[in-house]
Amino acid sequence: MSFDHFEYKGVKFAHKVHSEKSISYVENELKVLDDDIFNVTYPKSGTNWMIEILSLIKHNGDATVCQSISSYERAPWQETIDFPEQEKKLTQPRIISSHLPHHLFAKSFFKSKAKIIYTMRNPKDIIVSLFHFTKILYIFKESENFQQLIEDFVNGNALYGSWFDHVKGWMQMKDDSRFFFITYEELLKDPRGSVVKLCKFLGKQLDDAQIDSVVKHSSFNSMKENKMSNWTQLTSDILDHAKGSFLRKGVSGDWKTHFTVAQSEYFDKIYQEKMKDLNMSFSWEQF
Ligand code: PPS
Repeated sequence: MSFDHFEYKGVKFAHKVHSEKSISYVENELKVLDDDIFNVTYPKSGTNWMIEILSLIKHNGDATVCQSISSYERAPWQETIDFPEQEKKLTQPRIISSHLPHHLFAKSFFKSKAKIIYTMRNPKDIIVSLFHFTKILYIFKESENFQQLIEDFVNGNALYGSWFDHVKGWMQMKDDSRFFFITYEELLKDPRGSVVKLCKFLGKQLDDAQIDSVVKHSSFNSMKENKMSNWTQLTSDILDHAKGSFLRKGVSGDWKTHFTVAQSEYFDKIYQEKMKDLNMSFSWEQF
């Protein structure tokens, strides 16, 4: 995967977005508040979808904030260079996004009562989403060759490092009461049920109409129409809107239209090997 990068404790970060200082700030200096809500994902797993759901839950289903403040400002990524500026503007309970692996997460989180929502996605669909993203986001030097991208992904030669390490690292917290994990596929299959579970985890009581509103305003079509959530406000030197959309397809199983049989078999073999010690099954393995 081709982008200007540096490594921090074995993980690749992008020069224009991150710095050693910005990663170290999170790890060592960020003061986590007990009511903070962290939206943690490996890239392309549904981060922005979860930002929308959490913003709507925070505001009891009222979409006004989602339609007037950009998703990035509502739930900034803590590891980015401009996070300290964004942090000042956040209101409690703060919603903070992150793609950081478990071992680089804010040390102060582990002494707090703050909560983490970890969203995972079928890694083959992540690769497809990433493939299209490399064509439009400025940090990527050239659009990727799909076969090369699969190989880079399985070898952990990617922004934010290995997906396998990310998932295995975070699953160490699976039995912690401050940790809630869900998959993109579950969100797609049962958006309402997922919102109800999230509200329960967050201790938020919403009535039926408010839950319906969360589901409605966080749907793919609503987000695609909302300029505060669809990334269309980014200038074309950052996101090349002529070549594609950030909210691209929003489906599960798009890998079937991109992977050859041989690529799929190659990936599945490595997946089985790398995931076997985790002893867990995930919803994308059943759909
Ligand atoms: S990023 O760049 O890491 O922050 O991307 P991330 O937000 O994690 O993932 C982007 C993919 O999520 C899809 N998306 C959605 N799918 C279904 N419903 C909703 N509401 C939704 N919002 C975002 C988005 O389209 C990207 O997936 P692909 O497969 O590329 O369409």
